[in-house]
Amino acid sequence: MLNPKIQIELNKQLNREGEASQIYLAMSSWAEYQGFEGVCEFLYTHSDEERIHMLKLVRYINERGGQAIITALPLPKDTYISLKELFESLFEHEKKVSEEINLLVDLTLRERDYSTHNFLQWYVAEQIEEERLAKLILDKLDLIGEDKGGLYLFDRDIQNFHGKDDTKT
Ligand code: OFO
Repeated sequence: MLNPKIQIELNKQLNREGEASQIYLAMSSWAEYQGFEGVCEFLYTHSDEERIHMLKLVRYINERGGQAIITALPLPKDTYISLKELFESLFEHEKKVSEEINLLVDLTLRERDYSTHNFLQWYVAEQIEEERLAKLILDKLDLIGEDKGGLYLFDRDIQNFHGKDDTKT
């Protein structure tokens, strides 16, 4: 049986993953509207991955005898002034999610829930990868600045920056 405190926190986390999926979907739509086809595909994929992260939590909670609760999500931002602003916002969001995961891991140790502790290690590794990727993208955008040719190449090549796809494991 799942520890009730852990269940509450895992439920919050699954809804944060759902929120990330919505935010990235809204970003993706903005990018498509702006004509950034590569960025748009990258973000659609990222949004799908966040949904998979949410589903992993739903399944885990229910498999452990708890109940996963799906809540309403906040309205995502739908306009950005630049790709830089968009990816800064994505990076900040990932950092926030990493902090939440760390707090959850900490709670599992205090509550001696070693199964959930083990389960969460996948999320710890995933967050390292996602933060690394967001930082890499931001560094590239810094180098490009306002250069239109650079942004064109960035949009063309962004699919190749994508990290390993291990969301299905
Ligand atoms: Fe779920 O990996 Fe980002 O947030």
